[in-house]
Formats: sequence, structure tokens, C-alpha cells
Amino acid sequence: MTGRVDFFSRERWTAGVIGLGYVGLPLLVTAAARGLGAVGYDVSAERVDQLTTGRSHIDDVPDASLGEAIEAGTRFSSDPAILREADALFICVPSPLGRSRQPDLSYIVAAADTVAAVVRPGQLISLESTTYPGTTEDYVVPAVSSAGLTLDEEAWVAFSPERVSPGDEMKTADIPKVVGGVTPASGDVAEAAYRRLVPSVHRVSSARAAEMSKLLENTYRAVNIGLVNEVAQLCHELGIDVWEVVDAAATKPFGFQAFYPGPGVGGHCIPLDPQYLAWRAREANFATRFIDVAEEVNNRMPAYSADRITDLLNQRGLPVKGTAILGVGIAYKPDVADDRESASIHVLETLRERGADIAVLDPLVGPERITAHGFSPVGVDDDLTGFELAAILTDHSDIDYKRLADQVPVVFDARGAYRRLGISAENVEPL
Ligand code: SAJ
Repeated sequence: MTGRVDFFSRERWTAGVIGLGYVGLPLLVTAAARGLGAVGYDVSAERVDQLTTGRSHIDDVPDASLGEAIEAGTRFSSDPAILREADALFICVPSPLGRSRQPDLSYIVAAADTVAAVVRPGQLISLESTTYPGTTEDYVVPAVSSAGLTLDEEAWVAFSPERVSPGDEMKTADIPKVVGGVTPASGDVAEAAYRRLVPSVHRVSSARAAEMSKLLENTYRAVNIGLVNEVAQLCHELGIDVWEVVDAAATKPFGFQAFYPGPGVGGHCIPLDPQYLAWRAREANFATRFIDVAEEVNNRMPAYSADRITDLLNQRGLPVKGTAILGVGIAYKPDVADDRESASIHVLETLRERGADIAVLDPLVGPERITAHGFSPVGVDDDLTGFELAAILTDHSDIDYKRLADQVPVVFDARGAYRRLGISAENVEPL
């Protein structure tokens, strides 16, 4: 089918998204907002019902935006047949790690099987899920050919890494997208399609280059966070304030990007994505030492934080056992409600194993999730004078840090919140 580039460049085509989570739903809503047709498929009938009635489960997609997309004709279904209405399919499914921290491609495989069942002539298929180089060729291309379609004549296949940053101001519509096709012809068609969705497309020569670029982006973060976590431990040994040091280094207007120490690295990107690269490297008998060392340092930070807290209690003649400790913030990063893979929880679990009585203040995560983790929830206005120590583990904006320091004898600030907010308090000990 010739002229597919023209079609995606000019016509009002329909986007079909497979997986309506924190990546897929914003992409679908963006397509509708850009005047394209939009159909969404998810395996969860419950999620589909919720979306169909205008209720968004994604913080970055307000109900109002979802409502506008529905008004514009966006439809959702848990029957993959709806995807036949689309001209471009975007696979936005999870790519987690398995039990031994190897890539778990089960969601991508299931999505590829769905594509094989519904794909029709004329469709572009773009994989957006973070994965190791070669995945698009190994799983998506066979899905197209198993349906009897000829690549670059009846169907086109590409990779474009998702760049959603949960809780960030920039939305899907504003973030440049890297795009690479499994062939140059597929790349041309994918580039044309993405130029209708986002303001800036950066074309690369292959799907593998696009897959690798995303892993570099997040491995860069993991390694630099690991570096600053190691420097933080050294600074503590040398009696130097690491927060002051980072702020000083950050005054250099070139050649330095500030990363900040913390109680560990959480979320579903940074702890996981480098492991996809490390796994693929091992398959090629290549050692990824930076990734391995960064993971070792970052994974040690929860225990290191618990040890620092233990030392602070010890200095006051208090054992951990039986002491009331308040954990402040258990989301994996500030100003999000997501507590998956949260290092803050690992810190508190370690202290609980040492016998501490743990309560948690996190107005975003909320009491249900706090209780589900086995901690006692504390409200933002509750009296805090019963706690011997408060640990700032995730520094949400809407916490009253001054009140914390006024009411709790010792505050362990693992996020440098007091320095950043300019709140001076004698009883605050930074990581
Ligand atoms: N963290 C630190 N120190 C830092 C930065 C982060 O300890 O200097 C910790 C955070 O507390 C968190 C973890 O690392 O526990 C990950 O934080 P993150 O800021 O990288 O946020 P994520 O996990 O939401 O990463 C996503 C990524 N987006 C995609 O993969 C599409 C990442 O590439 C973005 O750079 C990041 O959002 C972002 O900047 O918001």
C-alpha cells in the first residue's frame, strides 16, 4: 500500500492504544485532543468500564480531559476487535522484571498476540514499552507476518520509547519522541504518524537504536543517583553536608546535572530499566559494571538510612525496639501517590523488623495503602508529639515540615527538604 507516509501525514486517521495505563491513556487522550480518531483496548473490563463512564484512574489525565476525549468520539473496549478500527496501534503495556530480575516480556508477548489476531492491511504498529534492543524485531514483526501481512507493504513496525514522567508538569503532548522503524520504510511511516501526536520527533535509524536510547536515558539516572548516594555516605563519614556540596556543584552552568541522595530508588522505571540493559548485555557476554555497582549502592540505601536512624536514636539513649517512629512520605517520589517499588517502604520495614512502632504520614498515598503495608496512618493535623523520631523519606510538597520539627524531638531528613525549603531547625539531621 503506497503513500502510507502521506496518509499518516495528512489524513484524519485513528490511533488505537493497547494498554490504558499511565502511558497509554495519556497517549490516547493526546490523539483525541489532536483531532485524530482514538480507540483504546485494555484486558481489564473493569478499567474499560471506568474509562467509558469518564472516570480516569491516571492522575495525569483528569476526568475533564478524559471527558473531552469521549466527547470527541474516543471509545474503549476490552474486546481487541476494536483495534481493527485503528490505522496505527500503539503498544503501551508494562515491561517489569521477573523474580530473578530478568526481563518479563509476558505483557509484550500478550500484546503481540493481540496484534497478530487483529492486525489488518494498512496498519502501523509501534511498541512504546521500555525494553532491550531487538524486542520489536523479535516479537512485533513476527506478529505481523504470522497474520500473513507483508512488512512495509501492508503493515509497518517501529519502536518509540514512552517518555511519560508521572507527576511532571510536561504532558505527553509536549515531550519530544524518539522514533525508529524496524526498516527505513517503517521508520518513515512511524515518523509521519508521531509528528501528528507530538511537537517534536527525533528519528533514529532503527528500532534497536530507539530501544537503546531509552535504556541509556534511565541507566544514566540510576548510575548518577548511585554516584551521589555513594558521595553522600562518604560526606557523612567526613563530616561534610552533601546537600551543600551538590548545591555548590550545581552552580556550574555546564557539564553537571544535579542528582540528590535519598533513601533509595523506587518507581517502575529507574530500578528496572537498567536491568533490561544488563540482561541483554549478559546475553552478549558483556559486563555492565556501572549498572551493577549503581544497583548495589542504590539498593543499599534503605538499610543505610535505617542505620542512620538507629544511630540517631542511640545518641538519645533510645533503642529502636519499641520506639515510635513516624515515616513521612512512602510514595516512590515526591508529589505522586504511587508507592510501587518505594524505597521509603523498605526503610520502614527494616525499622519494623528491628522492633520499632511505625506510623506513616503520607496524604497522597492515603490511609488504605498505608494500612495495607502494615503501618498506622497519621493525618496531616494529628498530634505528633508521641513520636521520638520522624523520618522524611519522600518529601511531598504539601507536608508541614516546620510543624514536624516543632513537635518531634528528632527529624531524619533523607531528602534535604529542610535545606531546600530554608527551614532551619536544630533537631533536623540530614542524610
Ligand atoms: N531519585 C533520587 N535522586 C534523584 C532523582 C531521583 O533518589 O536525584 C529517586 C526518586 O526518589 C525515585 C527514583 O529515584 O525513587 C526515580 O525517580 P525519577 O525522578 O527518575 O522518576 P521516575 O521513576 O518517575 O522516572 C521517570 C522516567 N521517565 C520515563 O522513564 C519515561 C525518567 O526517565 C524521568 O527522567 C523521570 O520520570 C523524571 O524526570 O520525572
